[in-house]
Amino acid sequence: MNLVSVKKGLVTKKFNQFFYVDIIENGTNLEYKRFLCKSRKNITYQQKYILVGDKVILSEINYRDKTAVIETLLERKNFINRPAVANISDIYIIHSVEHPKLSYSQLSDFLINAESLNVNVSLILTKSDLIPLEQHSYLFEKFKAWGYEPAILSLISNDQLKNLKYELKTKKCSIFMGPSGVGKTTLLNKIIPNIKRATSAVSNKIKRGINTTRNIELFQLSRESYIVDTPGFNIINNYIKPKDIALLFPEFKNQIMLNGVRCKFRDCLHIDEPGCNLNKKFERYKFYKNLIRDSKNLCHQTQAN
Ligand SMILES: Nc1nc2c(ncn2[C@@H]2O[C@H](COP(=O)(O)OP(=O)(O)OP(=O)(O)O)[C@@H](O)[C@H]2O)c(=O)[nH]1
Ligand SMILES: [Mg+2]
Ligand SMILES: [Zn+2]
Repeated sequence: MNLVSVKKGLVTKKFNQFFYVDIIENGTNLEYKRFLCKSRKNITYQQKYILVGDKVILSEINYRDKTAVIETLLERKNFINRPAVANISDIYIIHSVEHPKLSYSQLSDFLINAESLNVNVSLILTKSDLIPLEQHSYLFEKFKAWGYEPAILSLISNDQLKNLKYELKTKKCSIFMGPSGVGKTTLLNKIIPNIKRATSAVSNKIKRGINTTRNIELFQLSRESYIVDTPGFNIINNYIKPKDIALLFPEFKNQIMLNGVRCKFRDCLHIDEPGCNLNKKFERYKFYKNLIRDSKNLCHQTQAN
């Protein structure tokens, strides 16, 4: 391999046997930096394995045709399965306040799933134009008690997005996740206006989105920052060990990590153990208890098999 012609790249899109890869170069933002690539040898293995968001090494770079070959996959910081994306720095859980209706348990599941990736998690509520103004502060306070300070937005107007856009520019690779029809793509189109991705109205009949976004793609916001729009999907809770669940709830995590609260037993699950010192008076405690129950059941089932 001729090292002079080797460059580092970021996979921004994947389709059939091809990838779009942006060449990463210090300082210069090449206009012609998006290359159509195939991966070297062992194609079927790598094909499945290389994800959008992966960093790769490119060779055989043809600047005229804008093609190259992926030689190697570089180490990942993290990845998620559904949707399959690598090297996420920040997760934005997006939900509408209405149409589709806000489901607290579904939203909580999305947040918990996101927290299990160990990256920064934020909450955005869209369609604020569909509810009366006095409900905004009610919702803000509710989710603040969950440990999040939601941005409550209407994407019908443009004027509330300045801060969010500024914030997104400071993140390397943010991902928008949430159910179908909540406005993920609408938001992305507002943040990066020139990409013009398709959106569609929520079905009045089924009161749900109709999965307009089907592909996973990284969109560039600034030289160093990307955003991933994802198709809306119903969450499938991954198995989480009982002892790991408390740290996915900021309501517990803050007590343990910030305030140093300790229970008598190190393996306390904060249900009804003697010497449990955590404050359980928070709204989502019932969700916590359900998760512990489900996780224990799954644990027993797998042991029985
Ligand atoms: N009233 C109102 N409608 C909105 C708002 N944001 C988005 N919408 C509408 O909601 C519908 C769905 O928006 P999309 O952006 O396609 O939703 P999505 O989350 O990308 O959906 P999928 O791609 O299916 O996952 C569109 O008709 C948007 O115009 C908002 O703040 N207020
Ligand atoms: Mg979409
Ligand atoms: Zn405890």
